[in-house]
Amino acid sequence: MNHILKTDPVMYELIGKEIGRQKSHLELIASENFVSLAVLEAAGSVLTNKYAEGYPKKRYYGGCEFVDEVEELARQRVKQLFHVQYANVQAHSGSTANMGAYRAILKPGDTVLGLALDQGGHLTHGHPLNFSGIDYHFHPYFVSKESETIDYEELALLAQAVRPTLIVAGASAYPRIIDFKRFREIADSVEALLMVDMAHIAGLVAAGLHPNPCDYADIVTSTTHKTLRGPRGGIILTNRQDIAEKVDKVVFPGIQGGPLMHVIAAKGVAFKEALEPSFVEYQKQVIKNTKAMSDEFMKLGYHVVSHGTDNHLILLDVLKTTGLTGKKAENLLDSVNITCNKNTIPYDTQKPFIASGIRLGSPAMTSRGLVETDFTTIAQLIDRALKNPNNIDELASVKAEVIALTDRYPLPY
Ligand code: DSN
Repeated sequence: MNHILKTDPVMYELIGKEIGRQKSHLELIASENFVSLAVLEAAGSVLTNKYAEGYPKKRYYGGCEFVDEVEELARQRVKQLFHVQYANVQAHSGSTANMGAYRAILKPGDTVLGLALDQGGHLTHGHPLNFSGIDYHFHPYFVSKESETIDYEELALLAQAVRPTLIVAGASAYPRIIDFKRFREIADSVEALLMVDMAHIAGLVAAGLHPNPCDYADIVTSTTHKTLRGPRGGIILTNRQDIAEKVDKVVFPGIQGGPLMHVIAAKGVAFKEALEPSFVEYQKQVIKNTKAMSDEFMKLGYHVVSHGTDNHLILLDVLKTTGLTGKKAENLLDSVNITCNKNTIPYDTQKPFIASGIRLGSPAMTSRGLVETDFTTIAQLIDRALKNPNNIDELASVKAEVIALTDRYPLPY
């Protein structure tokens, strides 16, 4: 960072503050992670200087011989990782990956089913203010009130009633295994296409700890920066050549111009890391850690949505147990160096900006080396803060313990 220090001390100071924050806080946002130094180096490399509109060997610029190899390597690795035939690694984000996927297989106005946002879905799965809800005719499907897991029976009935062109599976706040085989059967029963947005669980899928949607879906999208622990970005995968050809045209020139070659290189580095046996061990620990946290919260008397977790996150109903809304809980935890986000829980009575719950994930802190006992401690620290919102001494004590815990597992940055 010496160069920034010399040329732009103001920016240097801000980046330094953020490094300090990342080091001294418990990062529990389920969609965040800490990349390796190798991924960071690739993302900060001179590849940012290069324009490469087009695809390997078919570019609109000269001088692409090395970035061609970079992109081809990233594509080969991601195909190996997810056992899939075609991959587009140019999508700048999960949202543009989803836009690319929709445009490749839908016409404007087509009918689509997606999990309701306030029950764990995502903005790009049909929210009325998002392009998805504007361009397509989305119908939400829901989780069961009793089990708080996807109600496949209801989904099947909805599909019969609506006859969608596409069913979208995938979520941003869903703690259980998603049954992609069942989704495929439901899609087939109404001759619909199936798309899976595996952004949250891609790392678990890569490690073989969650069913692989590429075995079932017509098209699969993902981000690369969540459980997958790569740089911020998106990918689109498919086993269908006809869809693959459309995807490439839709991403460039349809949606994007020049690809971010530095990010594609960083994706390639992350895919290589995810192919290592140690990545499987990491993902196993991610799941063990969320289970430890979930078990401790249930012992402490909290309602954990769906009574537990199979993956990297839990949803905690804080309003029921502590009387605090999700918003208040998020702010309170922020004040003791615990970072998470407020989140609606199924059939929430609060507005999304207030919410009754918080979402807690283990991927980032597992990357720092924390294990089950630490996540049990984290649940206890969160409980102490939430149950003592006005006790300054108790909050100070929780914060000191949080900082001691983060000090025990330093970040390499
Ligand atoms: N914003 C992401 C998340 O936090 O889950 C989804 O895009």
